[in-house]
Amino acid sequence: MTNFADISSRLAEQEIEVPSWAYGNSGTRFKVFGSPGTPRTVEEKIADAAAVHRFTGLAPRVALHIPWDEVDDYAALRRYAEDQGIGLGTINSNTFQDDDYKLGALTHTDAKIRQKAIDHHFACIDVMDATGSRDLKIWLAEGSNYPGQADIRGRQDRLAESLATIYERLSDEQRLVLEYKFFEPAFYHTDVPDWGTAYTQVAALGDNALVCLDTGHHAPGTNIEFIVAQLLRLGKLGSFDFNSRFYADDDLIVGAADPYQLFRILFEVIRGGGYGTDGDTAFMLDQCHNIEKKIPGQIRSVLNVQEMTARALLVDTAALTAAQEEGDVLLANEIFMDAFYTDVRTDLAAWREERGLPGNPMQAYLASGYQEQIEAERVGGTQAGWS
Ligand code: PSV
Ligand code: MN
Ligand code: MN
Repeated sequence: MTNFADISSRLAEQEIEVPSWAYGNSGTRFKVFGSPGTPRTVEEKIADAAAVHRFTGLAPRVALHIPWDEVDDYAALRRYAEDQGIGLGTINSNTFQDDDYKLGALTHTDAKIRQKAIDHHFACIDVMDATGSRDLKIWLAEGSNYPGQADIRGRQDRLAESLATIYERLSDEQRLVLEYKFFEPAFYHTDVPDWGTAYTQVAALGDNALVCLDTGHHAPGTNIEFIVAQLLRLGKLGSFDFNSRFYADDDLIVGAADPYQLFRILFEVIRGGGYGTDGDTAFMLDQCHNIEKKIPGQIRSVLNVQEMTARALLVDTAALTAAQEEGDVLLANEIFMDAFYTDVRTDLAAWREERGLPGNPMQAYLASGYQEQIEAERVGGTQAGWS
């Protein structure tokens, strides 16, 4: 039997990076709803991310998206973030909002357009040098809509070449993480649709090229924890983009749609040595809050990850292994489910208080006056970057 006391020190290892775009207004292609208090500048997004960290102790870094978060002086931005008590994290490139990339960016048949996309990644690496960021995250909106439209094999070759050129520019401390997504915005074929393609592409680059697994980027029914286990086994699970989905790339609050799936994923992360100080797998959120308040949405998200991590750590692995080896199917499943069904909320509240954090971060945030202050001060907040 594993108790909360046995796992409490491991919880202190948890770090979850939040995305700058979660604080901007976002929506669907039908409507973007404005909300009071929305950040008007990159600095205000960072300030909101820092608030999430102050109340939860879980979110010490904020990821940036270039050019959505473009500024003149990234070293100054880094100092600003540090003054707020957080760091700047992953740099996300963007090759999906430029007319030149209509038929592809890193895979385009035209060498000039490929070079433009490569140069954008070079610029992102310059940003990383100034911000001290470790990871360059690449999600590509490339593919085709109609069979015969494109040479899908030639596009893999050009992608490999472009990625190799970008990878070469990284320092030894920096990493490239390649994100896959099974469809959208291209509907017939996507150039990096699945973990196998992402793995194949990054394996050809080198040790500092890894896969990013976005939990929302799989077909319904996909066994995501199996992919987690496999990528960790191969030493190639660089990072997570956590979110929830019901139907497509919904970008809803992680753990909201299926907390049990989140538990199963986190169990495999821990099992595979990807958690905390055991490994280098980065936990990130990739979410948008279209109708709910953004900072509370982020607070709920990091708390959901923490709660399911605690439950996953509670699995009695010695008893589980024994049951598995005995071939005791039902006992093995019962041991697994016992941990999942354990309510850790009271223990987590006490754990936070022992560390000088509010026992109930959501309540503390709502009582703090921060939301009222930003709603009064900020007029005319900007969109996350999506239109
Ligand atoms: C688009 O699907 C996407 O949601 C990807 O998941 C990226 O990580 C994110 O946008 C930010 O570029
Ligand atoms: Mn993502
Ligand atoms: Mn996505």
